[in-house]
Amino acid sequence: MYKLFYYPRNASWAPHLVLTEMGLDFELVLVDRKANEQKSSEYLLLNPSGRIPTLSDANTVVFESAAICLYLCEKHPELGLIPDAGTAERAKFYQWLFYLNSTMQPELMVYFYPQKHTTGEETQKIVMAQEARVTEMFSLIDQELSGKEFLVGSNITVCDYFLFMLSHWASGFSKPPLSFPYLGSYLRNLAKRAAVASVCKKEGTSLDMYK
Ligand SMILES: N[C@@H](CCC(=O)N[C@@H](CS)C(=O)NCC(=O)O)C(=O)O
Repeated sequence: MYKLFYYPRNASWAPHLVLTEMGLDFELVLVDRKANEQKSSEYLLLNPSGRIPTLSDANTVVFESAAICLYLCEKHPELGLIPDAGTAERAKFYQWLFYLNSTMQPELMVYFYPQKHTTGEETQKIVMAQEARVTEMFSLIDQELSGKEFLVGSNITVCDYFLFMLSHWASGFSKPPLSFPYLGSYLRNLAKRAAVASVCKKEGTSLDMYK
């Protein structure tokens, strides 16, 4: 059985949503970030990067949330959270997943942890600059979502759950994702899905802001 090592609303959120949307059996294992358990010797044996999440599947252990989601898609292609290989939709799927994971997520990390990059008065400047940069990215995605229910094609994919996770992380911005016209209604629709309700209940996350 799959085991997902998680902490509520951390980067484990997207794989947790994907496992649930796919209807797979899995066990959730809490890595207590407040107690820095992601740096414990036991966890580092499993995931030497010392970060959350990790997925184990018998003898296979994978870290990095996007890699975990792609692994699940390849194991269960019939469950449809990835467009067919070799199609234009698959190319767009890769484009947006990489944009979210490799362009937007690291910029958000600098916003949340500016002290890892600078000290003193510069810290607040970095936070403001990062918020502006990521807001521009949400603006690009908002335009992409005009007239669309999902980011790629006409069915839900892993990209949608990635975008949901990153958008929620940015909900404290002065122009939050929910305030964009297309992105806002897209997020409200995603929040109505059974998988989102189930995961949020398990992780103790309120969905009131999407009502
Ligand atoms: N790109 C990685 C990011 C993982 C990551 O940085 N996770 C954070 C939680 S959101 C973490 O474990 N931070 C703890 C630490 O850096 O010690 C992924 O998507 O899996």
